[in-house]
Amino acid sequence: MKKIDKHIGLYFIIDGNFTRDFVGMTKLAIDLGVKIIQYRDKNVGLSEMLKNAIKIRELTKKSETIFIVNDNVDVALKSDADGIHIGKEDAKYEYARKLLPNKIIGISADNLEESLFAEKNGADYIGLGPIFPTSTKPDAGQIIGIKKLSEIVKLIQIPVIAIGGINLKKLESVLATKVSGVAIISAILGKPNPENEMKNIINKIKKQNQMRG
Ligand code: TZP
Ligand code: MG
Repeated sequence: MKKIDKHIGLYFIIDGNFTRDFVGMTKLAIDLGVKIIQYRDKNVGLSEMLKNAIKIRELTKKSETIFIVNDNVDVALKSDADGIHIGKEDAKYEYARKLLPNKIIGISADNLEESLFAEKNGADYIGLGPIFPTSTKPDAGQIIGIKKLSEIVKLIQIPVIAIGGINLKKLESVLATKVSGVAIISAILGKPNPENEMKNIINKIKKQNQMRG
């Protein structure tokens, strides 16, 4: 069983609205040593989602990369993913934990109150955002910003993954808050060369970690 720790770095979200090359993107992430990938696919039915999740699972199973399914507990269960990420519109935490007792459960939070609540409930990590404006999720809610992010990170013990509008330029300020990871979609998959973008982001994270010592 794969466990999550505080040093995540890039949390790469493979979003079906940006790419349908799930196998290629998964292989790339594994080859580059990405610690966590998430499969997100908002506009397809369950059987399509399960089919793709199984492919991603096959590849990640033999690797160190943790595989998380977005939204759907059933798909996470049936594909034997390492975990699930749930938000307010999805299954309740208690239900997810009952079905996936030993898996990783990530919860979306918009603010400190929700972060503390998720932590108290037993979440394994928090996805906190949107940190910056993003067009990938138009209904993502109020912008949190760097200052609030940094305050929340100090008060939460479980890993905090920052999400929303994070790109290469903004990486430095986000990492300076000591978040455990940065979840990124469009700054990788929305670019003509996702492989280059991913490499640049990973290298920048590595450099900044070295500086921190
Ligand atoms: N949740 C909060 S913001 C967001 C999600 C899924 C979108 C992140 O995408 P991007 O393109 O990295 O801003
Ligand atoms: Mg969701």
